Amino acid sequence: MAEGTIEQERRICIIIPCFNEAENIAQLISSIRCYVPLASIIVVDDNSPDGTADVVRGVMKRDACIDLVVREGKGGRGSASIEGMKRALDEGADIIIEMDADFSHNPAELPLLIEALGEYDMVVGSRYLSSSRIKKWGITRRIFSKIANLYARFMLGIPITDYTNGYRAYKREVLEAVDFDRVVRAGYVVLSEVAMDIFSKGFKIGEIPTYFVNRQRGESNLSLDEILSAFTSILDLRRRYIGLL
Ligand SMILES: Nc1nc2c(ncn2[C@@H]2O[C@H](COP(=O)(O)OP(=O)(O)OP(=O)(O)O)[C@@H](O)[C@H]2O)c(=O)[nH]1
Ligand SMILES: [Mg+2]
Repeated sequence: MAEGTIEQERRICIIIPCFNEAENIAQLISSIRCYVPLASIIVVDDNSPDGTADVVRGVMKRDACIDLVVREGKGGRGSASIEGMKRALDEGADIIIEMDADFSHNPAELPLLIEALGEYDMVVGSRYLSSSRIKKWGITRRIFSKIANLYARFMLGIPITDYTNGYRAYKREVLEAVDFDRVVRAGYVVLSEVAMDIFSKGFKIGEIPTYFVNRQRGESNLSLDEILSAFTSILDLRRRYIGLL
């Protein structure tokens, strides 16, 4: 076992939304196994044309703790993650983690996220704390992400610095309380809406610093449309959860 490996008493479930991650997913799962060997893993793939699901089926032959959900078409990261969360709750998970498949979220940080749940109900791996780092992002992406996060904080007031990084851990009770039917499931704003729902119910949300590395392999799924809609969607969230004035 690697240093920092979690010895598991509680049932941990890791959700990985995937679209065209055939080049990453098998390696990611074996890396996760070094740090949380006993976690169950739910891969939610949207019928990726690159055969991601087949790669996962191959891994499942030697690893019984993987569940694969294949949805019909590309439904977005947020809704894939919600699908995984519901399944994790059905499977009796005590701790639910979501992470990307492209190695932007370092599996070595999993034990730290889990440990922080000792203090918080939900923990975000943040790229914007003083000891956080971001590697291989161009200046435009850095500026956009920073502005998007400052704007979300100003509009929604959740005490976190990173609304848009999908490297998070939740206690079971927190996700049980989320009103998933209320969540509008399109785009990257789903992460903000889930956090808003949790915050509005009085749960304690905290952050740990993360070392975020831009994807090395595979294609980006981020579209300009999604970037632009992030701003209007935050406005809509503010209207629905707080009120505009
Ligand atoms: N199931 C599913 N997963 C998705 C979808 N879109 C993105 N993902 C996954 O969600 C995670 C984050 O998507 P990324 O494409 O890495 O988005 P990003 O990090 O904003 O942008 P890049 O890293 O630059 O590509 C990855 O694991 C993707 O494979 C989708 O429509 N359905
Ligand atoms: Mg990515």
